[in-house]
Amino acid sequence: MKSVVISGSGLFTPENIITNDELVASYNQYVDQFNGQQATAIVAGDVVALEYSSSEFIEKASGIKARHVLYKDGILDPNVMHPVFPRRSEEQPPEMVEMALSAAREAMAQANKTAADIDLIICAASNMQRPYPALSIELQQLLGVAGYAFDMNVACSSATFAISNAVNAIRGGTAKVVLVVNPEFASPQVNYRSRDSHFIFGDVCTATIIEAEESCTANNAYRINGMRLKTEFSNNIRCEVGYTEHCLPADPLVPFFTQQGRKVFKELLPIVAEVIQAEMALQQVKPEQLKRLWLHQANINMNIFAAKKILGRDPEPEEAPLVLDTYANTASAGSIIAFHKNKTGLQAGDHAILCSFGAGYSVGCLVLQKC
Ligand code: CO8
Repeated sequence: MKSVVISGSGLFTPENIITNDELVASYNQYVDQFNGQQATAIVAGDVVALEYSSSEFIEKASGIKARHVLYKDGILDPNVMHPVFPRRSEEQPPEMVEMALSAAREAMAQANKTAADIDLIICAASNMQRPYPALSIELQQLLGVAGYAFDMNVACSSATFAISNAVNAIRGGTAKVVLVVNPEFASPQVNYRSRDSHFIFGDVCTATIIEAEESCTANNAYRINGMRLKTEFSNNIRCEVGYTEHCLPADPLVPFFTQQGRKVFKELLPIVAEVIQAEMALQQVKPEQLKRLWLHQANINMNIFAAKKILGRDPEPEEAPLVLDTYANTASAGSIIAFHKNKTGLQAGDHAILCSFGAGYSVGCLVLQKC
């Protein structure tokens, strides 16, 4: 079987930052307005008063201290509470394509690849800004890449599932060098009026170059020795909005991400541990051989729990790096940001895990080895 590597990675980080304190101040202003307007109904017991959010809760429950967003305007205005941005014309690439272009260029430079080398682009993310023409095909045109491109979505596992598609395309002979991009423009799907979820997501884009080891000239590449993907249906992380929306009775909550966070935590972790351990056993990698765990970034406690289960002891911070504190949950991009920012310092032959988990449920695990 052809040996395939991740030869480059790239990251686009939006300039705008929203801290927990800023987010909580705006949410609490909204609470005061709402409770004031609904005072009579609240006293009559017809409406439940909203409670304040708190920075302390957010950091303790999730590990998140801040997040990057493409558009800050509107999110912090208690009368708006969503990002505000102009509609783009057909001639202008949408935000997701623009983010992808930037991350792709960094990944290509790292991998010593030009547009002429790439023959497949996969755009993999939790949401696409439009169903068609595929965002990946617009990116293909902007980069000047021949070959083919497609979009795919497995929510938080979109990146790992796309890398596995890239490996299979290379092994199957339909591509030689694959660019995978993960533009996560999450902020429009966040319900900033919900205390339970207003703090969870940030915007970002990651990119990776996947190619056969024989064509790789990069000096910080990782061989993909094992891949294990698993899905199991659950409604505990869900978004309803789809192309049929305008035909249905209006529901103001429909566009938003919703979840049963506690249930997700409890149900998903055993699946994550099972998937990682099964692939490690197949690849004959022992816990003590693992030098790094680049895990999905949804919750600090979840990451520590998963790392502890795999290593059989508490992880050192550098063994299971976190980017949650500054990036928040960035859906499929999270584990790739952790990889991109923490992939140096390993020796040739060292083993590592890159694993995503989230809605579906879906888990994507790659067993990697430094080249
Ligand atoms: N401030 C103060 N108090 C709060 C707040 C807040 N902001 N929010 C909730 N509380 C209160 C609750 O009301 C509750 O009060 P009470 O005990 O009186 O009922 C108390 O705090 C505890 O609430 P929870 O039980 O909900 O708190 P948890 O400790 O479970 O923490 C988390 C909540 C952080 C959400 C946690 O459950 C979690 O992270 N779970 C894991 C979830 C996860 O991994 N989800 C994956 C989602 S990502 C994904 O799959 C991608 C989807 C596609 C992306 C779409 C882009 C938008």
